Amino acid sequence: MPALVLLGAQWGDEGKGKATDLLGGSVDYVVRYQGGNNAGHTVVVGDQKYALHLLPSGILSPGCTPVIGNGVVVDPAVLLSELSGLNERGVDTSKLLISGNAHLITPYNVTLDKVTERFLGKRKIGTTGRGIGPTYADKINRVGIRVQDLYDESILTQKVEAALESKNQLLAKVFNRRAIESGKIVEEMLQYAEQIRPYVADTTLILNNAIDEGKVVLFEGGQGTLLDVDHGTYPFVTSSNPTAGGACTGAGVGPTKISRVIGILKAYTTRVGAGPFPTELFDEDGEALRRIGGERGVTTGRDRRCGWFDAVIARYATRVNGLTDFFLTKLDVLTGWEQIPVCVAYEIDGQRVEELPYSQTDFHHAKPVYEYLPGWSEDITKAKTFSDLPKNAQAYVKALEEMSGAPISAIGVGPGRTETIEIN
Ligand code: 2SA
Ligand code: GDP
Ligand code: MG
Repeated sequence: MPALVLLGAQWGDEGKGKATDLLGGSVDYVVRYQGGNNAGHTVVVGDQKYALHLLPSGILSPGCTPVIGNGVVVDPAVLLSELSGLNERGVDTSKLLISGNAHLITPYNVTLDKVTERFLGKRKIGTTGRGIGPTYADKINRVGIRVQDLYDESILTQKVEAALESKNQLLAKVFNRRAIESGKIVEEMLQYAEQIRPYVADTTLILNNAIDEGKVVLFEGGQGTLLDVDHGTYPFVTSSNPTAGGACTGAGVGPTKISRVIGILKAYTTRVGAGPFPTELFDEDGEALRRIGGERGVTTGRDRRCGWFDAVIARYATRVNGLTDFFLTKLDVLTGWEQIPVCVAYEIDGQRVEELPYSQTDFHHAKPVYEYLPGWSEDITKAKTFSDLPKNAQAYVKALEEMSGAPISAIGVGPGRTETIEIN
């Protein structure tokens, strides 16, 4: 099992941080391949809770080398403060590697993210306001600033000046804001250069060599399949590819090297930010899922929208990621419901539809078709094996597995490392 991908099968926050941490002991490298500090991955180790935003969850496993790949966007100030926060708590971060090709989130991109959202008003995406979209836009427009640019002041200055030319016009004409001075930006970015230098490396070469030597490399996705810029609910998506293919481009590793793709799947559904969500609940069940599941954004503190499990989405995630298996998380949150609705298909304009529609209009009109599965009331947080689960919980897991198109190889019954049932 030299290389595997672990990613979100829904709209993010499925519990990827915990799952990565769980595998951390048997993995040599954990690699972030997309996104940036918009992610919020929670890891609970004993009585300690860590919220990671930019750093790979593997940073908490002593034997593991954490890697920030070329596909990630890096806010240097956030990087350094996250590192020092972990160091203060006794976590060794010295092994971290950062691709010199990763793009930097600059202060003007954070500004643009925020003013654009404000400008969009009701039509806003509900971004995290961390500058993610504008930074990826600069990358595609070929006016981005990369980590390696920090080590050539002349190139950095030229690039910042070029990037600000059109942005300052936009800021003045559309957003009625003052121009941003390139000199100040360069000065700020250069302040970070020496502190970041020890981590900068040719991560593509290191990772490919590691795989060839039989080391285990885990690619950790941020956000989730339905937030993918190509395969998600566009335009209500993030600006990168959390799906499995993103691991190849975002780390420089070929698809032939990857042998396992794990989808992290919550036993119900949540979403932060705007966009369609067929099984969303606006009643006390939704409120109960939010309360019991602690469904609040790890980065922005926003309440997450909550709804029942959607098997159409799970099947779609299996398809677009080529999933080999699922980790089902937060099953414990469903304890106490007499019956649990599960969306098995959609009704769109009077027609039953089994697969996720590619048409945005159809998806906006999709109404969930529910099957009702019997619930359980017993506490399941101490369950260690599948047979420890109440019969109805077992049947719920089996039904989800059947509907979702890939086997479930682990079940989360609580936030802690040990609150997991592994199925062989
Ligand atoms: P952005 O900032 O450009 O990536 O926002 C675009 C959309 O992507 C969503 N998004 C997320 N959805 C779930 N979890 C994310 N991470 C944080 C968490 C979110 C938080 O773990 O809780 O704290 O609010 C995440 N990051 C981006 C975002 O809501 C937009 O819909
Ligand atoms: P990520 O972005 O996918 O890493 O997920 P988040 O950390 O944003 O949100 C998942 C939340 O669920 C965190 O608070 C985790 O500690 C918690 N969690 C993960 N797995 C389980 C589980 O099986 N049961 C419960 N109750 N909580 C879980
Ligand atoms: Mg999260």
